[in-house]
Amino acid sequence: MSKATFKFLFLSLLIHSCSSAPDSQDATTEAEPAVGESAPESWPDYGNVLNVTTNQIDIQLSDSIIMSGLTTVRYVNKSSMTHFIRFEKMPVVDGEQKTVNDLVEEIDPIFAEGMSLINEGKAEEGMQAFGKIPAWFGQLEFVGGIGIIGPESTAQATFNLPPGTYTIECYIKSNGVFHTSQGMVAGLVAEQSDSAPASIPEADVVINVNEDGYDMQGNPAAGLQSFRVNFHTSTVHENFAMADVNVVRLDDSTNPNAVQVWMNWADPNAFGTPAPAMFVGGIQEMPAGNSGVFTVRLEPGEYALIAEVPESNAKGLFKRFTVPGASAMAE
Ligand SMILES: [Cu+2]
Repeated sequence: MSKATFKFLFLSLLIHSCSSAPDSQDATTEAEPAVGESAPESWPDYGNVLNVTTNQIDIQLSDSIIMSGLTTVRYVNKSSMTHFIRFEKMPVVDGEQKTVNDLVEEIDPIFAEGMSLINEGKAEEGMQAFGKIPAWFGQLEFVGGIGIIGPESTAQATFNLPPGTYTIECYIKSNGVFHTSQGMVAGLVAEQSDSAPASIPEADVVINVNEDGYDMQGNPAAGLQSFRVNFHTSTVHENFAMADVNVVRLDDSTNPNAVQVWMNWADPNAFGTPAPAMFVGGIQEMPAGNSGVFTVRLEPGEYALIAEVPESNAKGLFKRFTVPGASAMAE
């Protein structure tokens, strides 16, 4: 395995104890897929709805078994930290379905060791540690998820979940340790649905993720705003991540350069919580040819789209936009 492969695996991240704890909420995860009403101040229900909650560094799912197809993941971050929620389809290896437990047992200890070494300034040893990661980890498929989101916030993302077994995780760091290693990981099964998946909904604002960066069409407005994201590139960047879409608020006190630097996991001082700005959500990466929709709550002010890659500005993966309006929106 090359050093590059190790870094890619490193980025793809670890696993720790499964903290999935189904609790009953008003999820309608087995409802017929339907395009929901998009009343301005209600979160649109596209397809099946899976409610995900974080209290601190954890993932609580409304259901651990759902039907495949168009799925809206509605995420409530009740914590004082910045998180994200990434969905990873687990491979079948030699006839055996890998699950979150395999990641916890076979992958996480290696990543934890490597990260610890990097934190100690032993980058070379850290890379060597990653060389012990089983090859099947490279077969995970990234299918979407919630973009980076700050404390005490709600956001949602809608994407297709093919039948399969999934790991859900956040690998932002606290005290240099990935949240995955601190229990922010869960398993999910999507069972084969009898009906074909509903199509990805349209939205007033469209973001095309192209080879040369973001192309945004439409004008985001204050309130609950949905963005349709079309991924047209599977380019893997220096940190071996593909471009995702995160929405960050640029207040007067925000240093946009610091935000861009923070987005590089390879920096042991970056990608930790608290983040240097308030993120409000977005959608996690998918391979080219896939689309999804994310919905976030916007207030009048300055924002940017930003990807979790180094030097996003130079790649067109840092795009400012303004949300018009004079008065602050009530939460
Ligand atoms: Cu997290």
